[in-house]
Amino acid sequence: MMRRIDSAVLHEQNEKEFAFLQTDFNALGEKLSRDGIDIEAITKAAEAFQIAVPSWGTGTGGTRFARFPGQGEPRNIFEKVEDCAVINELSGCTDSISPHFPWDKVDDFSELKQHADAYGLKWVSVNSNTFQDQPGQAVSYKYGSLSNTEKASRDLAIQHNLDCIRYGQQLGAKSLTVWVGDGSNHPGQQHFQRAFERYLASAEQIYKGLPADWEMHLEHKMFEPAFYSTVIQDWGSSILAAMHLGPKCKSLVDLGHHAPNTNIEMIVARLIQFKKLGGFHFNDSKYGDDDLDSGSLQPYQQFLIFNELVDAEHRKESEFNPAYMLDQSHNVTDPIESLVTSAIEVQRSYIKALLVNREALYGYQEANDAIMASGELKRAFNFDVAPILAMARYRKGAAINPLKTYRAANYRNAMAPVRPRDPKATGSGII
Ligand code: AOS
Ligand code: ZN
Ligand code: ZN
Ligand code: ZN
Repeated sequence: MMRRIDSAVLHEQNEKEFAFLQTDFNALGEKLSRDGIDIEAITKAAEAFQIAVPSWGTGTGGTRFARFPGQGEPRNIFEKVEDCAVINELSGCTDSISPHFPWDKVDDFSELKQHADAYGLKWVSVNSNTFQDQPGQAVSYKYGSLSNTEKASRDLAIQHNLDCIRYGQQLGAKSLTVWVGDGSNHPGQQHFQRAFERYLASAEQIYKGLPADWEMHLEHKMFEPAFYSTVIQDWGSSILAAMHLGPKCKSLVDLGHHAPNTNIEMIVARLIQFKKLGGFHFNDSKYGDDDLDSGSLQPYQQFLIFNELVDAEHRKESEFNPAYMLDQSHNVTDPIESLVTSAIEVQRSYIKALLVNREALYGYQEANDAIMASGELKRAFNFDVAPILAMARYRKGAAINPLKTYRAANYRNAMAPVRPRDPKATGSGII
């Protein structure tokens, strides 16, 4: 398999760290064994954990005010794949890419697939884009896409989603993620029911085009770009639409798309119960869709979400197979560093949730023993599982210390002359 990070550099860094890691791992193993937990089983689960990188996350994000791109950033989907390879080589837990069309411009899908195959990367959920007009587009999405009052705009949006399925099929993906910016900015501007009816009628056309083994994931978002109302504003509208469309349609939860303080873990539990949890866009936020690095602000909330996911796994819940993806905007960091860190933070939440003694927790719940129940969650959350995550990376040939290794490899500087920026570019391109 092809590699982007020099194996010698990675090996040298790992050698420096390994003795200390082994000591810490043994100490943690000893501690966990007192609770009846086998560190080897947990480490195997860490090795198996995977989360997808969004192709658009590999470039510097930005806001509607400005974007400050760094040097050596990927200029196209082929270069984005290369950076995804770096992220996976360092983290050992990101072996797939979630593409976004038409941001990812592709002439030859088999060439793109081969390029990713060479790095051992797979393609997962395809994201469509009907929230902005493309150059030369015959009709506009200014007043919405799937719910637009104009049939021609709706038809264009439907066709784009069907095209996305086709692109995804060529790459080996198995799901389509639909997020629309449709909504309104003024009270009275939009008839709520009619807009939702139009959305559903359009979505039916897309659903009909799904291959037998595909799923369609509807991503809700409370606001932005519409600031008064949004057609799929919350998990209520999303699950209603998913139930209306059929079993292959599920909801996708982007952590940043709720009002502050929303009990997201409970939404997750409800979606699991009704077989409607399609997947996640992980990120963190303080105000709303801030798309900050995962776990950077509310690691306990992220842990509580994984507590629900691990509980479903434990109960062997049927039709439970959510897709994990990151969806973040990196404005001031090197996107590779943020994505590696975030993937590991999500993995950390999963591993901590595995440390919860489920049967003990059920007992506390049945006995209404609130303090012991919450204490059981806190006990798991308070473990420092870093040695497990690092050992999982080491055993998979990834980096014990990903950021140190990345910086020692000098990857970004090496990319600067290889990927010169178009001096005429104004900062758009990767959003
Ligand atoms: C928009 O807020 C959503 O999070 C979507 O997932 C979107 O397609 C993605 O963030 C790219 O902008
Ligand atoms: Zn998202
Ligand atoms: Zn987001
Ligand atoms: Zn978002």
